[in-house]
Amino acid sequence: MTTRTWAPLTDEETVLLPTGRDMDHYRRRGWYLSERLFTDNEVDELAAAADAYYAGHRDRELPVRPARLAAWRPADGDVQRNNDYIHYTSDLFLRLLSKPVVGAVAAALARTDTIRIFQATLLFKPAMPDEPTNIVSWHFDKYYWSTCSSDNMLTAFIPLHDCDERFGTLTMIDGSHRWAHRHGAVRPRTEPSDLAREGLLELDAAANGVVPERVPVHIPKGHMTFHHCLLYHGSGPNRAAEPRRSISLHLQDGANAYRPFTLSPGRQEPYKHDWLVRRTAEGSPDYADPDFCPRIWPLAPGQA
Ligand SMILES: O=C(O)CCC(=O)C(=O)O
Ligand SMILES: [Fe+2]
Repeated sequence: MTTRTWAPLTDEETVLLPTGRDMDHYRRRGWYLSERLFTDNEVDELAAAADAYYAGHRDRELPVRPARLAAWRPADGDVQRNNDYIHYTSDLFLRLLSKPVVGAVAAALARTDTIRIFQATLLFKPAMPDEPTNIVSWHFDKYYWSTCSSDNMLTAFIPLHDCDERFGTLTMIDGSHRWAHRHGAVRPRTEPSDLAREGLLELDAAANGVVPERVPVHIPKGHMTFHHCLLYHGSGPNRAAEPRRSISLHLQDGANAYRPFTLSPGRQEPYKHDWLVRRTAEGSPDYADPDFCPRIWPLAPGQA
């Protein structure tokens, strides 16, 4: 690791960085609950940007529609909403999600110098306790990123309000990023009773000789969690009176690049970027394309 400078963080922001203990915790457990990285005002701005997004506002549209794009529309009705590439289609999301301290925290946890956005997805779980699509089955994010060379990527989960268990908050399987045996992300469409997904987690845990420890994380407004790309996680129904609103900000370390990946039938697939990003000199998808994968740490030239 080279020497890192935290400029241009303010003194108030520098104290929000993970401590050495926090970094060890992330290394051992695979996740971290941050300090308050966004002010109430900034979270409210994110929520307003979400409202505008759902009302149809876009600053730009994707030039093509990749396969498996998450793109909830009002016609899809009262199911869980997932919308990808909000950092591309909305200037406000891009500006807020590029807040330097967010990238700096990710860089510290991943012990890397450079952080780029990989994907930003807007999420919404309607306030319907029995809605099956609200359940996010146990999975680890890297499973969906087979064309990424890095095993050091991570995700910031950013609720747009105080988010506790009633809302179906993110639940981490402590230490599972270090499990050697993993059958992958099996996402059964389960009933809310959720037996299938629990069984799959138990099977994987047993294969690794551990009893899974589920940690539902109460994330206060303005805070966020960061989880390692190999960590199992998921979330349950929304039993609160309000929708659960959040953003998954998937992040890549500077070393990440496209790697060719041979499909095993019906399972791993190309990533959405492969339809969108510019090509490298070798002709591969460029996961450092500043339009789709902007660098957020250190700041891009001219941004300071
Ligand atoms: O919406 C959820 O609860 C899960 C989000 C998730 O899987 C992620 O942020 O990687
Ligand atoms: Fe995930």
